[in-house]
Parts: sequence; C-alpha cells; structure tokens
Amino acid sequence: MCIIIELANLYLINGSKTQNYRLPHLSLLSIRRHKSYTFTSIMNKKIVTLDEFIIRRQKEHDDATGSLSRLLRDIGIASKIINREVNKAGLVNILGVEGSENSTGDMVQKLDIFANEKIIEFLSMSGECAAIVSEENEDIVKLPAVNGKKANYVLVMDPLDGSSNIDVNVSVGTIFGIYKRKSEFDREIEIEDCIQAGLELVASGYVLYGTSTILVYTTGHGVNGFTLDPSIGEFCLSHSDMKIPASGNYYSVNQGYYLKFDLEMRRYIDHCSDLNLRLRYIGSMVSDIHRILFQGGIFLYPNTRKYPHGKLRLLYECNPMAMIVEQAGGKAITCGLERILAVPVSNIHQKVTIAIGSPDMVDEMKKFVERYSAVNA
Ligand code: AHM
Repeated sequence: MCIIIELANLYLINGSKTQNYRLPHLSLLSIRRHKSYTFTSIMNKKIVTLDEFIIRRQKEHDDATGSLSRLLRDIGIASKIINREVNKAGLVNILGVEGSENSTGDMVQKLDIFANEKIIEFLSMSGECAAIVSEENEDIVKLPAVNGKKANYVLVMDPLDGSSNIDVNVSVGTIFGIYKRKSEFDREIEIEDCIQAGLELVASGYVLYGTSTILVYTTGHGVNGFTLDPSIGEFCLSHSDMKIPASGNYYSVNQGYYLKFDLEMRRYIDHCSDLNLRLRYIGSMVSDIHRILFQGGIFLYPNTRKYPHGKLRLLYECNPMAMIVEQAGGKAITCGLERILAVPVSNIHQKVTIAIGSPDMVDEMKKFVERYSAVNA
C-alpha cells in the first residue's frame, strides 16, 4: 500500500512518453475509485528522474562526451540546495537577520548571495564549467581546472531572480544559460568567451521555487519540466515537450510605469485592457513567464524614463528565457522588434527591453509598435 501511494504521489511516466498522470493526495481508496489508474497501470508506469532523463538524452547523441549532462545534473543538485534555503526563508526571524550570526555561529546571508555562492562553490568542484557570469558578480568568475581537466562550458545565471519577493513568501527563481567557450581549452578563459549572443546557447533553463519547485530546461530539442518530489529529493519528469499556447488571456507588465512608457507601448497595454485580458504581475520574471508558458499570454518589460534600455539583463535573464519560450513555440523580441536571441552582446550586464510569450500576442504587440512608433517619429 505504501508503494502504491508513493508512486501515485509522483508524476507517472508511461515508457518514454510522459502522460500528465498527476495524482495528488491519493489514498488507496481513491486510487481504486479512479478507474483509469488501476494497480497494474500504476505499477507499470516508471518515474523518470532528471538525472535519468539527462542520461537518456545524452545517449541520443553519439558525439556527446557527457560533460554537458554532468553540468546540467550539477545545476539540478545546486538548485535543490537553494530550494532548501528558500523554503526556510520564513524562519529568518528565528534563525537570525542578515548580517547577524545564526544559532550555529554562521553569518546569515541574503538569499541571493547565498544562492550565488552555492552554485559557484558547487560548480568549482565539478570541473565541467570554466567560468560563470552572474548577476551578483561584477566580473566573470573563473573556475579552476579539476584534476587537470580544462572545462568546455560557460554558465550565465541570475541565481535568484525576483529576490525582493523572498521576504514576503512569494515565488522566486534561478535562471541559467550554458555556452561553449569560444577559445581553445589550453587558453585561460576570458570575458570574450562569455560574451555570446543567445543564438549560441547550447542549453538554458530555470528553476521556479513556488508552491512546488520545478526545473524547466532545454538543450534545443524541446522543453521539459521536472517537479521536485521532496519525499525522495528528486526532480521527476512532470511536463514533457512543453508547448506554449498560441495566444492567452494574460498580460504581465508593471502597469505602475504606464505613464513612463512610450506611446506604442501605452496603446498596446490599452488594447490588452480593452480585450479584458487579465493583468498578472508577480515581479519575478521566472514566475510571470512560467504562468505564460502554461496558460498563454505576454510578458513585457519596456524601456522607461528610469530604464531607457529596459531593466532586465540580456545575457543571463532574457536570453535563457527566450530560448525556453522559443523552444516551446513562443516568441521573444525587444520593444525595438529585434529577436532577443540575435541581439549582439557588448557587455556581460547589458540591459534590454523585452516582449515575450505566446507567438500571436507578440506579433500583435509588434503591429502596435510599427504603427505607433511611426506616429511618434
Ligand atoms: P532582481 O534580479 O533584482 O530580482 O530584478 C529582476 C526582476 C524581474 O524578475 C522582474 O520581472 C523585475 O525585476 C521587476 O521589476 P520592477 O519592480 O521594476 O517591475
């Protein structure tokens, strides 16, 4: 009986093709009542963990060395550590405020700094990553060779996006992208190795620490999502080959800046409002885009007077999210109508405007920009 309930509480996989057999809060009785989930059908399903999935995918590529797979797995492990700390964030008053000592004598850190250090520390030991570009570090962080082996990959990341949400128990996320270094292995890694357009990404993903924790990633062959089952400490395949709806009922923008937006953006927002679309803005890009990926919609961060080039960062926020959304069938462009993934990168902390989400909605926004920026000119 325990085995059945344990299995039923996970997302169940039929062979290699995932079915969304989500059976939360099951009792043995409810399994019996649920005609389509008989004992045999449940026992025949197999849970696919993130590690297993990555290995399977690696085997599909004859030339794969396993290095990218190991790096992805390491990111999965690091995100479990961050997840544990994010879940404890509400205990901060008990454990100590930032800058104070906690009960074990350690200094209490801000969670975004903690997440940053954890990922760097973890990847330093793995030997698969040559350098990291992080929102939290002014310069690139060069990682040492492990056992004399020089690494081939560069990680770009926002370790904890939407960190202002932590204190109030609202979802945050980690965003990451992986590039191949441009220079040869025997050369010391330099900043030029990290300055690459989104089109060069070999993988990207995000982890959303929400009501449940989900890791979504792509290597350019579709998008797959893995939900963390805390009872076994594993990310389990829960959403295979994710596709964004062509259109949706949500728009996501900080409408408080409405008067600071250009005319074309104000007209497009008016249009969303006229259509009675639902405005949802969590203030954490990962969370807002995650909703849109599932339910359809558009996320916007245009230029304002305060942020003439937008607020969000191209290399480690917009590019990885753009790769995910495009792989799921969506679109991502700047408010100047350039494809995000094709925007040339000139510095690692470069900002960019963004409109991202369901393809039909991004196309519609584009028409507003074309029409009203002409009026402005
Ligand atoms: P952060 O990295 O400091 O958390 O900032 C990034 C966040 C995004 O997740 C979010 O979309 C945006 O900033 C919200 O900005 P604003 O408060 O200006 O709407």
